[in-house]
Amino acid sequence: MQERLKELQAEALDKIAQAADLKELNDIRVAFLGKKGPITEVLKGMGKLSAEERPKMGALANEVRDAISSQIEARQTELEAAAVELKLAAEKIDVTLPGRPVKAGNHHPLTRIIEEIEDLFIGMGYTVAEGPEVEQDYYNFEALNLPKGHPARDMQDSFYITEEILLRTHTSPVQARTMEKRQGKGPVKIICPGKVYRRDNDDATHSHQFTQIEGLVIDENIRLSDLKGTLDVFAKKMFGADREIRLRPSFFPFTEPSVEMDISCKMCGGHGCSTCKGTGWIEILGAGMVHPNVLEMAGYDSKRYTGFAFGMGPERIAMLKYGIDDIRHFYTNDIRFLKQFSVTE
Ligand code: FA5
Repeated sequence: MQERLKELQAEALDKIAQAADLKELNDIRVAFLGKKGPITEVLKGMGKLSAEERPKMGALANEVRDAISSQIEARQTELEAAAVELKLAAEKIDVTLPGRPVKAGNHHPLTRIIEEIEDLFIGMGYTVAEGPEVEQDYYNFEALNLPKGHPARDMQDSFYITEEILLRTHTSPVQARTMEKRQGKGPVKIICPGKVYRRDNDDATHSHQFTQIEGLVIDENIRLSDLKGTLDVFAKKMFGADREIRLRPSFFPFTEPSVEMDISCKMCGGHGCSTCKGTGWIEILGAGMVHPNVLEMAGYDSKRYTGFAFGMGPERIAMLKYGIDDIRHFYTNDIRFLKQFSVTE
């Protein structure tokens, strides 16, 4: 029996030393020390021993069991440490590798141009005002010296929702709303960016939905030369000092006198092409001195206060600045077009 116990100890220690992982080690524990294991079997035969031999054999069996247990524990510690090493090696991060580029979205070119124009005017002391896109006929037309039935209403073909409500055809109603809020008090110096809607036929320079930025300045002693100077600074900052600019006399019922501003076409260098319809020029804004009727309707004393206003089309400005040949590119969301204005790729 003594020999059998020694044999089992040697066999177990050998297998423990060779155990490759924690599962194998546990199988060995169960095989040698479990209830159905060989050591238990040997101990079951102790009843046949003499009273003298029994305690000696019991002590030896305990020794063998302890030796196997402590060896299993030691091997378990070794195997656990090796497993941690392996995991650490597999999860090692090389912090010196270059980062993967993140694909970020970009602002739409129109948003960028609107923000650029806003910054330019904010730099000249203007604040930004906003108004509703679904507008009352009163603010869109009547308060701007365009009573019902006025022929100049045809200049801006409108989308009516009811007889009194329409999609605004320009950003000028924000002028009327701002003046009304100020209750006849100056000075006023605002720009108003936003979407506008007209029943225009879509072509290279016209869209039925587009954006405008309105400007309004009211104070004592505001003159046409102030408007001219402001538009000149704007155009030079936007397009560069070398681009040609012209002001033409025009007509708007809410300004008197009225002008329109054209910029030489970048696509053809002013020689005439399909973008500028052969004229060499593209109109970017309408402007003028605020009509005394408009000032009076909003509660201003037109003998004391004068003002200028302008309304520009950011799409046309972006086309001229970047050489874009068709306004429809802004709305068709062709990723190849939009990517050209990306700041991250
Ligand atoms: C107006 O809308 C006036 N409210 C502008 C104004 C404001 C005049 C204040 C005087 C004082 P007009 O219809 O010309 O004017 O439009 C102004 C600008 O909007 C044009 O110069 C052009 O740049 C742009 N625009 C007009 N129609 C379209 C269109 N269908 N598609 C794209 N841009 C357009």
